[in-house]
Amino acid sequence: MNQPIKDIIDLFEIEGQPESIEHIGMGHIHQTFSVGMEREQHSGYILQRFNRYVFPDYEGVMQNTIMVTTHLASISAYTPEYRIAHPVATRSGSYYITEQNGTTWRLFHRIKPGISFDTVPDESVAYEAGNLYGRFLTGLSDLPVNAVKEVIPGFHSVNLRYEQLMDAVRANAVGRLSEVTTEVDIAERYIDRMRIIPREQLTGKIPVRVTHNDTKLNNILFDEHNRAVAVVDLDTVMPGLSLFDFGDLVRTAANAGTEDEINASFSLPLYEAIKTGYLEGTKTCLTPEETTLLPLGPPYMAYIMAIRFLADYLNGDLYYAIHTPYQNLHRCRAQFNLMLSMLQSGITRAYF
Ligand code: GN1
Ligand code: MG
Repeated sequence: MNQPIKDIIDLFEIEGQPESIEHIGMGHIHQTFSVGMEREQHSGYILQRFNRYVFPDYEGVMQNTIMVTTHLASISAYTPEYRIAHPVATRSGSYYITEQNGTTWRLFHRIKPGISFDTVPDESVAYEAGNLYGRFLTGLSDLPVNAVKEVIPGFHSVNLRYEQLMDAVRANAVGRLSEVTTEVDIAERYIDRMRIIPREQLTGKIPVRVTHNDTKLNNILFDEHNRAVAVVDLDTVMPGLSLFDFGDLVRTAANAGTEDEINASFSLPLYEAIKTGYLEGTKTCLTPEETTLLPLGPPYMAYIMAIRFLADYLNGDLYYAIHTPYQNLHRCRAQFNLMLSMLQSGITRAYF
């Protein structure tokens, strides 16, 4: 095993000897590794090289994560059934290590087997994911909203994201604007429809809650029987709306393709399965107004992701990790196609 990495792991309060390390995950932000241990029964650890460009307030991120994991672990209705990926403390009592060159690392207990899906195999997995994200929201509903730090201000604000896109259009920093006039047009054409959610929020009709904000299908871990057992990636747990969490799950789990496949298409049966699961998981906490407005969440999240990918493409791919040159543009097109296919399906017919 690579000695410098082993030296990093040894700075954490681990039990036993690390034996192997493997790069894993589809995340666009951090680099993630699975650490295997000498003793076979040990479930191992997840090591992450933390992206401080995206999260300058990494202390705030870890404070939020500890608050949420500790809170969930204290709820007896949550803990017997679900697993929690607790962060591992360092030997000096904090929750991250920063090397002299500024590289920051953190470690989590690994959940085994911890199966994740990048595309949804069937309706029962969609239901399970909806249900667990719903229970997660319910589990956090008695935390005061201000107890968690807003580590990325305006994270799901469509007004802010639209402004950032317009800044990127004006700057045209790497000369790509002429390639994306169609996409910029779509952004302009649909922005008014997306502003319904912030308007409803301003009137106080829908409550701000402690939400996950990155409820992709692959942030849920499943067991070998395809039962959802854990919610992971708590970096963006912040004040937000239930519509965001529901919307982001639908965006990734009611779509037959992956985020990069341009021919995204929305599946109504998968949507219904997610919704049934989410409503069951939130039955003690969602208000009637939130339930009514839920269908606005999916196109809103697809739109937000499309314009964030587009802005990053225009800025020269500074934010999201890419593996091929046009990946951010393809992601943007996929998310716009998905949004259009959601609108065509009729789920938002009551609004526009
Ligand atoms: C990023 O790294 P990952 O995949 O968990 C992003 C999310 C986007 C997602 C798009 C902090 O999450 O907002 O939904 O990519 N996270 C951050 O797939 O920007
Ligand atoms: Mg993430």
